[in-house]
Amino acid sequence: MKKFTCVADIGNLKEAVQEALEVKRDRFAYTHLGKNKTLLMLFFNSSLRTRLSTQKAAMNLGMNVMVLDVNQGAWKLETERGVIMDGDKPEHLLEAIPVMGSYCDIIGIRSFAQFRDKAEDYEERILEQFMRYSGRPVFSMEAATRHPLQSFADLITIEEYKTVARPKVVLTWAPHPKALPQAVPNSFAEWMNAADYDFVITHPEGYELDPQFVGHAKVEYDQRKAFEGADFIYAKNWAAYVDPNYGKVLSTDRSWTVDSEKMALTNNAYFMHCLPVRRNMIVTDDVIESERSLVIPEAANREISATVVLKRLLENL
Ligand code: AN0
Ligand code: CP
Repeated sequence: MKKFTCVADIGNLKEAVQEALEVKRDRFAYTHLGKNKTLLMLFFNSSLRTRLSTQKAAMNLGMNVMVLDVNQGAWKLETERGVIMDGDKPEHLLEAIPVMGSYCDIIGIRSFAQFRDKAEDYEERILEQFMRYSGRPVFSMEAATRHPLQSFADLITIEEYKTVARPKVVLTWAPHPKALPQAVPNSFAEWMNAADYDFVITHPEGYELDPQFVGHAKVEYDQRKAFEGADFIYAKNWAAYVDPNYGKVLSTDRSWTVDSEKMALTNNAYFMHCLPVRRNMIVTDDVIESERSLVIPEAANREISATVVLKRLLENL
């Protein structure tokens, strides 16, 4: 594998899940692969799970790891070409990228959508520049439009817990006070469509996602109807995608919060969320604490998805 930014990069999903389950049985089976290889993890945004699970995955593979929080301690980076740099940013990404590439073998990047300009976000300008100018294989630790390490961990989790070949999986919008990116729902939809589950997306009007990610999913505006017979409920908030409201919060309607009364409409579904989650906005305490909540094993599988991805990138160096 040369890069990992979307579902297509992982190839056959059944093989990827098998590899993940094998890695999970013995996560130290490939410690020789990363000897004297260095991973650079770059964070333009905060993280708990991605930071720790990806670093752990690199250590499982015997790699050395460097972590840089770009906005805390490094020079502020200008990202636009052609700008007269007389403002508060002393360094340009176009120098910083090859410099950083010269110190490492693989680069992971977290860079959220900025909601300044839809085209800039959806063209993945930051990620693309790293791929073009770093000279290193690049993987996404959540970029503007996708969070593939999360979606891969979600797929592994569903495969571990499902009891029918083709489960009904429901992605539901839920309320949140701040504008959040579409990366997690976009990516989840992309992977669920590729896995060919019975996949349904439910959200209030105005929260339609980019059709390239919705694909052949069924969109159901009635959340209760969507929940009927579901085997997995995957909750997530996102800000509006559709113009002229791109990046805006249109609703914080708590009638969309996932609660036990709605979970009772499902086929005893498991509850999933990528975390961090705001309790009693996205999901009630009793649902997230219930026996059917998978949020902890789901987060634990982030170490497994990252180990598989780094293993494959190392094998191709
Ligand atoms: C981020 C998001 O919604 O994309 C990261 C989730 C993994 N969440 C927040 O910023 C709260
Ligand atoms: N799920 C996830 O990516 O969490 P962090 O933002 O804490 O890394």
